[in-house]
Amino acid sequence: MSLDKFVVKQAPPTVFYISNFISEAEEEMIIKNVNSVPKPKWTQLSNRRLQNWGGIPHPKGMVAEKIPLWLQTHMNQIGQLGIFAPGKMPNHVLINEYQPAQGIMPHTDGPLFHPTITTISCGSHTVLDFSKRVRSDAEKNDASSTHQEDDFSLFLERRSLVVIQDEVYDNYLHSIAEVSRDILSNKIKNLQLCQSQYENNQELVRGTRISLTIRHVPCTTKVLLRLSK
Ligand SMILES: O=C(O)CCC(=O)C(=O)O
Repeated sequence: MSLDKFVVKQAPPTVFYISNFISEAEEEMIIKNVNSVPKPKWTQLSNRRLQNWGGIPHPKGMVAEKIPLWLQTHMNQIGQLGIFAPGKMPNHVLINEYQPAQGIMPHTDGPLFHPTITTISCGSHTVLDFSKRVRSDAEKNDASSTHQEDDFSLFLERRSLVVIQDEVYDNYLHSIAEVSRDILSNKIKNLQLCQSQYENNQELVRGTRISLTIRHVPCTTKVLLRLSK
């Protein structure tokens, strides 16, 4: 499948946005499965809670843990897009749950998951903000320069898939503001690829959002079960 028609042309290279990547029934199943895991699987943070699937990522590698079929299905769906390093398939999923007014601080995903981040959104939209982190020497000498003209946002509809690579992976921080409603502005660069039509200044109320961030961690080893004789 060629992803050319899903490139967000108004954003720096490279962002792909696919609306309705999963069906309503698949979204419903994901939400049900995420909410059915035993409580200890959740890690509660101050501004959201999360589940880690596939192992604990580490620069030296990851000991692979079994992934349930309901998640593996969507990892395979994404792996088939051919967007990971040659011959690589996704092997790790971070599930974040955000209540309205919860978000995530600006960060990069670092070298471990390079070169591709993919995220499926369920339950609610959100706005993902990007800010450029690499500044030229001239800008570094100018304390007033924050490089804001490079900042942009993406509107992530429920059931969509977003893929981040290249310059946006390497040079941009991403974050989600802790607000309970979003006002659409011209900072949002993917509205033409959205399923629904939105108007400038339109206000949208957030619900509970569950995101599946699906990535590839290199140098994975499988757990070997030693059976005593
Ligand atoms: O929920 C999202 O869409 C972003 C998640 C994220 O950036 C992360 O977990 O590192």
